[in-house]
Amino acid sequence: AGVHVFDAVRDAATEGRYALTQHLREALDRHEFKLYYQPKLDLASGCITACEALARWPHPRRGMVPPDMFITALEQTNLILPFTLWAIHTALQQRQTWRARGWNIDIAVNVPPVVLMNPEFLAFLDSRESLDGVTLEITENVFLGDLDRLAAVVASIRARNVGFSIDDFGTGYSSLQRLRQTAVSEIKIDRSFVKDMLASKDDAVIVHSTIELAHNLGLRVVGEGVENAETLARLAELRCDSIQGYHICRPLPPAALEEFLGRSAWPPARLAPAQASA
Ligand code: G
Ligand code: MN
Repeated sequence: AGVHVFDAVRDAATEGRYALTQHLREALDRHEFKLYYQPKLDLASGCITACEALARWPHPRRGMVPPDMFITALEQTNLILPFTLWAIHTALQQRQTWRARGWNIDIAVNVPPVVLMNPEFLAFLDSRESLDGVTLEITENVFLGDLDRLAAVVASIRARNVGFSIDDFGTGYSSLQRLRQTAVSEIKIDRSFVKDMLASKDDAVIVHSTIELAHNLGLRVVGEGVENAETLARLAELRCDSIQGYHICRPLPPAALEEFLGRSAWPPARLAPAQASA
């Protein structure tokens, strides 16, 4: 399937930028993109308290297009903005559906730096009635731009009670200075460090000290890419706040995720009875 998938975007690309843009616009208009959801397990409570929304493109003729491929293509057009707004809107609706079932599950949506810094994006957030339970995940590349502007944008987002999480932490351009100057609420330790933390002393030290550092700065920490029980246990010892990874659950479409949540050893967080009716 990998080969087919590649063709979808590559063929369009050889047709030129205009054709590629048309191709992606049609996919957006026809609601061909889908959101899958991957649980975040809160280690203190043992409950699933959030899910990350991850876009997938089941292409009608070419099979599943990997996100790297179409996200990059969307970023090269101005379609990445409407795409991201669609993702936030859809994830918020999903959160409401879960709440109607009594589940208190927050959502995280990936937002590319170019979208974050677009004034239309802030205008969209302003136009939403409620953004409760939303966290934006941004890669460290966001620190490459104008830091004063970034600090202002993040401050206004955090003022709306929206979380701001640094994705794939440790692989890019964060510095202590930049972290301190920006109102970040969470970091996600990149799975490349988590994957080998039991075998590699260096990776273990990196994970351990990153957790300490983040906690001392008042940030929550998510360990990404947890693929076995031993890694879960070690991260719990290190007081990591949440974890995500195949050991808990792969990213799933909504119906499959609901089935998982209904029978999981890690139950979904529940709404208090008073909230449930609201
Ligand atoms: O960069 P970001 O953390 O948003 O990337 C999420 C991607 O990582 C998803 O596409 C998902 O399929 C993948 N992923 C999630 N959990 C795991 C895991 O435990 N192991 C590996 N190898 N990949 C994972
Ligand atoms: Mn992410």
